[in-house]
Amino acid sequence: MMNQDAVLIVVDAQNGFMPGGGLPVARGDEVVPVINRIGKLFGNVVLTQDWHPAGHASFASSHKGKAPYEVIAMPYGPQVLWPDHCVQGTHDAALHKDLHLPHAQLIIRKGFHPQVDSYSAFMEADRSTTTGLAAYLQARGLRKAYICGLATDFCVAWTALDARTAGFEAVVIEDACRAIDLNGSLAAAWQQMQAAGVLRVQSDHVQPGQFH
Ligand code: VGL
Ligand code: ZN
Repeated sequence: MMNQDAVLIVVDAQNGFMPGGGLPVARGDEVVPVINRIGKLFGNVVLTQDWHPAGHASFASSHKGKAPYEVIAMPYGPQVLWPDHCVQGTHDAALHKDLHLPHAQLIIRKGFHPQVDSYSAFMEADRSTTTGLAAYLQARGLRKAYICGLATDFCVAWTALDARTAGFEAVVIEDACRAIDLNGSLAAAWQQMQAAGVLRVQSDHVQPGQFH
């Protein structure tokens, strides 16, 4: 059997990033049917959930006089301030109701430390606190990470870059992602990913049978 060492990582397919959500990504809901289709090709599936406590440090509302999408200096570096989104236990934080991945094996929740953001499924924004995902994938012998979801230029890109840093192969499935695209962040993210050896594919090139 080939490619039993592949895993599909579905990033933040949550109401908060869909139209009508707290941090809406344009056409974010369009990824759901694409992810459902490619999900069937993978024996190993991991989901992530952005999972912030109320009053999280990444929320503009937590900083007096600051507006969403402004950048502030945090102890770990620059931080984009976001509208309130994906607060633990709310409808905004729930996975999209049409996401159909019953065989998903693990849900990584991230961004739960009140003072630290976490775009990446692997490492928090302080770049030293791990989510445990790398150790989990290593323990299970999963070496090829296929990454999709929301948003291309933030959580998907940081996840793909950290996957490379941790020694995994990383493939981003472009049409199974949608971007926020803040001040050129999408082009910058693809450039960084390309430089790090992240592969960029379309969902129709993720072949049935390739992973079994
Ligand atoms: C995300 C900004 C803040 C994402 C999460 O899922 O890309 N972006 N929190
Ligand atoms: Zn967030």
